[in-house]
Amino acid sequence: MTPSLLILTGAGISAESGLGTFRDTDGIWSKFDWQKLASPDGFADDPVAVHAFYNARRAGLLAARPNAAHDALATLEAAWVRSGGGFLLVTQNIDDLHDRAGSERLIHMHGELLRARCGACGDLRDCRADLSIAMVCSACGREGGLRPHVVWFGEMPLGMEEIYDRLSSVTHFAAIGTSGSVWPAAGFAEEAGRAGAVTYELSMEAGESGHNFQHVLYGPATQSVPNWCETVISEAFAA
Ligand code: BV8
Repeated sequence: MTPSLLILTGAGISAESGLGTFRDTDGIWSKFDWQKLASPDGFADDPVAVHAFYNARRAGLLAARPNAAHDALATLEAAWVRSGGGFLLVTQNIDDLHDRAGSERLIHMHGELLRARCGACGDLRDCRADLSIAMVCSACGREGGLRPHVVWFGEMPLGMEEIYDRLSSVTHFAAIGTSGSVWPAAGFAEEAGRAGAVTYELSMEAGESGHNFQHVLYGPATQSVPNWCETVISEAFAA
């Protein structure tokens, strides 16, 4: 069977690039209330506070750079595809560090911080500057409807049809830098296991998804991911 790899990444892969994680000690959700700042109701109640929250994170992202883990996954993708395998990287992260590292077969299932969407007409565009309620959508002319192109709690994640289609036939699955606490992403390992895939967890400690990963590698992603990339491709294509 042709080796087909699906990798799910979370905030932990960007931690060593200086971007915050959510549920670690001092994590983002320990300082900010996700119900007020990462939900449609929160945006409806106080769009100024939500824009300030994402404007600050966007500025931090523009000052950050991909790290060795992002680079290793982009190199792995090219080698895996060159060997004739199937490859998909699904990230829960809204940063663009995988994109900047050169990953191409990539789905941002929770959206992208560097894009804005008009709540009125759905127009999508790149956004590297602050958003505010005073801004007017250049597509429909409405004021105040622009929001970060981010999937908030209670909203449907993106690319789910393609993700589940791939999960049904993967031979290898890795969860990297994620606590496995947010659904439906937290259920992907189980889906891959049902397809008979070899499953890997690369993090600082065991996640909450409850899946029994066949292989676990705990430690900083900039060390564990490059090492894992070296071995997984030789294992997959040697068999
Ligand atoms: C939806 C964007 C349905 C915003 C985020 C069951 C099924 C389906 C849904 C649910 C369900 N049960 C509950 C729900 C609802 C909810 C949910 O899961 N709630 C949880 C809290 C229980 N899910 C949803 O609302 C989802 N939507 O289900 O819609 C639907 C159906 C029909 C019609 C309409 C809708 C949407 C969820 C998406 C929310 N948006 N992000 C933003 O970023 O501001 S989620 C948020 O958590 C983050 O953004 C992140 O993407 C996500 C996961 O967090 P992690 O990435 O894992 O980060 P975390 O800090 O938790 O962990 C970091 C890990 O890294 C740790 O393990 C740590 O050890 C490790 N680490 C740290 N440093 C390093 C490291 N590893 C390696 N090296 C290091 N240096």
